[in-house]
Amino acid sequence: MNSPVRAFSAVEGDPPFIHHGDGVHLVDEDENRAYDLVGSWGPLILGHSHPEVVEAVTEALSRGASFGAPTERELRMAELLVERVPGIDMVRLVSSGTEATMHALRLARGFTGRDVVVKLDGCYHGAHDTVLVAAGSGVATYAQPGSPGIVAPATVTAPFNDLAAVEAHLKAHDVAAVIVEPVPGNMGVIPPRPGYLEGLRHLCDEHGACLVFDEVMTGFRLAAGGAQEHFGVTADIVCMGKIVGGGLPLAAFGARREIMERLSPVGPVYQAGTLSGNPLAVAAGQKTLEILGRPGTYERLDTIGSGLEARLAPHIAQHGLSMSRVGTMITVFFRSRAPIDFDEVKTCDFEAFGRFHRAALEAGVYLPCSQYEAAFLPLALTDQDLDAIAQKLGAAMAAATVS
Ligand code: HOZ
Repeated sequence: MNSPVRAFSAVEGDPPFIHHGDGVHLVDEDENRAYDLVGSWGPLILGHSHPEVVEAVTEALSRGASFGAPTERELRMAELLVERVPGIDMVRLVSSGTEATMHALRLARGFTGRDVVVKLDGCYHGAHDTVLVAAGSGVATYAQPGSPGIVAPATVTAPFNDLAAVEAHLKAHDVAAVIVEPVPGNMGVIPPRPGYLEGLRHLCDEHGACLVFDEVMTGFRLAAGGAQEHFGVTADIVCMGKIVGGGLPLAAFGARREIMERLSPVGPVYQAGTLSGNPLAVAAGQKTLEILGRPGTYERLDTIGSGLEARLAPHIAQHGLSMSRVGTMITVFFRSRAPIDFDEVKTCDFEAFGRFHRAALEAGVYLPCSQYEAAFLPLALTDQDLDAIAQKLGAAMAAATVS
């Protein structure tokens, strides 16, 4: 395993080893074919091997794999991101979501001159020390983050969807940043309560802290301008990943000019990376964003999300389960009422979830292998695909809940 979430530890069984992807399907080394609702944990909104993305990456590779020097292509990508993502004047390209959030928080500390970060329970912002606290995703399964104790006081945590807890931290500490997944997908999908994101914006303004949106999952998925556009709330620093690289290793963080100019080489906050802005990754990301920018894309994505939700609803009701969906992010919870925070997710029936996961895979639907994850639906799903997936998942729910 090169990343622990892939190990099937939360559901038992052995993960399939993947031979290739084909549109909305994965094919494993034993020639089993399944609908892929993981999509490489989010990047593959266009499905596997989209011909235009393949062509763009092939053309870029023919000119050279990496230069460690600026390219025209990176400037065009930066312009595209600044145009599409609300509230950012400048952007820095990096190689992973972990890097994006790590450097965004360093930038927030450099900009405010403060140390403390407020993190919400169950949100996951990659594998670096400041945020490996009360984290979702694989951390919730393995629970041994290995962070040095010396960094612990720099992070304080609060339950998601609880503004009063965040306000208490802002009053008690000199807070540099409040970091949040605007729609957490790393404890399953948890929609923010109405007014929650607006409330975080207001509290950060009141206390001089940076609001950092981790849009690694939601960016370019919930809307062209991500969760900021979807909810009409603008952050101070925005982290992007996954879709922004079209399946290749690319991520980014951006902010308004006065914040970004604190970053080296203009300012004193250091950030660097040999493969940052890699030409192949930028080519894949540019082409993916160009395709997503075509008319009707986000309407179709919403129809796909609501279409699957409607088809699953009778099965959910029949088996006493719950489900949360925002756009094309969806989680079936083995709990009768959809959770609103990490503590509630922890009360799900994890053994039943494991049975559901195994039965779904057996029936030909590849789902994220943990209750603490979101499924991601690709743009290429047809209505016939949605019918088939709902039928297979309904049968898997029946197999999982039989006593
Ligand atoms: N961020 C993803 C899990 N929620 C997948 C990345 C990984 O940990 O491998």
